Amino acid sequence: MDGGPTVARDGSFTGPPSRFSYTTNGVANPTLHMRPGEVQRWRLLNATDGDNLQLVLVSNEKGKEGLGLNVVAMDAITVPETYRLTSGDPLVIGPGQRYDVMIKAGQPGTYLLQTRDPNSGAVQASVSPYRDSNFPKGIGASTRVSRHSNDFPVPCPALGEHLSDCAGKFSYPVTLATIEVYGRAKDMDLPADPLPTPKGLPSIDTMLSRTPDAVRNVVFELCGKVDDFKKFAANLPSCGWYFAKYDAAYWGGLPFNDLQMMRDADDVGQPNPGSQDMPRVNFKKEGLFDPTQPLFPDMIAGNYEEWTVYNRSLSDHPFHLHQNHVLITKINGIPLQSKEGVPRPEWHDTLNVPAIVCPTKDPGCTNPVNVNNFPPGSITFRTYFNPVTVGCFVAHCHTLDHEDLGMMQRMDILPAKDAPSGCVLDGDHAAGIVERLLASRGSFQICSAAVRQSRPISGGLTSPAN
Ligand SMILES: [Cu+2]
Repeated sequence: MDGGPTVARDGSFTGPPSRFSYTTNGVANPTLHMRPGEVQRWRLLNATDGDNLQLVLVSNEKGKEGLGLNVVAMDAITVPETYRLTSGDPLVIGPGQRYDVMIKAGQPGTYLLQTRDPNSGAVQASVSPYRDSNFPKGIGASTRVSRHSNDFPVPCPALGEHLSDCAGKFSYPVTLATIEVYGRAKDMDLPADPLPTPKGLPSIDTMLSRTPDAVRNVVFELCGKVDDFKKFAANLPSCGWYFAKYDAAYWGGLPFNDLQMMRDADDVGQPNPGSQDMPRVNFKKEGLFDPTQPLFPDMIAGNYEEWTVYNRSLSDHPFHLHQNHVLITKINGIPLQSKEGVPRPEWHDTLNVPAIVCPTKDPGCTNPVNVNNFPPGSITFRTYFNPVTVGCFVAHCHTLDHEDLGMMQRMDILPAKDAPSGCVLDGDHAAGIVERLLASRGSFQICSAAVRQSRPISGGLTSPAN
């Protein structure tokens, strides 16, 4: 649990800083009990607004082995084979993600469920529990930056600090729960592999062997304050055009703060006639959330699709698709498969899209780098549009302030090609929609009640706003 300080209408921070704390089932550092040898199943949900948790279960006694996290389900879908992480190997849980883990208690003693330092680069972790001999720490193991810069007390190290700065401060690792192992031994076994095949989803073989009906590319982009962008040399080719479009008038006269976008990455615009470099102009689609239209007009029930979601920024964005799970096949373009080439894809409905791939000399991206000069992070997945999901819903970044600032898109599943999704836009306020939703016992389809302020921008933009 955390939150930001009050923000005034002029964009400045006011009032006392927010309190920062993590709770587990509503309690700060609760004590759980296990018997020696006992196996328990924990369903872990990261309900923070935007923090990466890097979970380990360590012994409270020096030199004593901790307990491993054994992942048996991801976002409520049982995995084919248990992911057996060793006691010091962090399981990254992005905002909104769920993992079911089996824990086998060892010798009597005290163990601590902790989240490790995500900021200094001291911990290199992957977005997924996938491990193999080529990737013993997982694919794309890197800093999984977490945001506490507006909170108090800030866990140390905050961004840009090092563990050596942390003496006497509230610091990582932060203990989320204490596990006391005592009592009569109860020797239980972890579940044997393979685990039961989940029902209600196409088989992994079907998902991988079907030729996709569509291949799409989506990108998370972040255009910050103009000054910040000059400082970080991180102007994306699309930012200038969007800066001009979403100007102070768009924001009701308020100063420009931030653009958080989820875009069709195949909508690349045109070269700027004034400058062949950047920014480009004349994109066809919205970058910010547009409740009046879906990002893609041709997502059809019963179809199989392959998507790659890119991240052109310095921190992770947890991608979340409503309604249909996604089968992750690649992270940063690297296939999830054994040395022998056996695919080991993962079902998720939420997964961090890794940040840009940092320069080798600066693996933690601790120095400002130009995001344009390094490969974007990415996840690639197959998905199946179950016909029961005909209608409209959203896909978005699960960092809540990103989503609220526009990093979200409407998704429509059509019953057939060119047949409308059946989603009805209306002008009611949210309260009216909720009333109708309750009255209809959940069968009412929600699209949007938002009033658009956007307007078309002419094709002649040649002077970049940034
Ligand atoms: Cu985000």
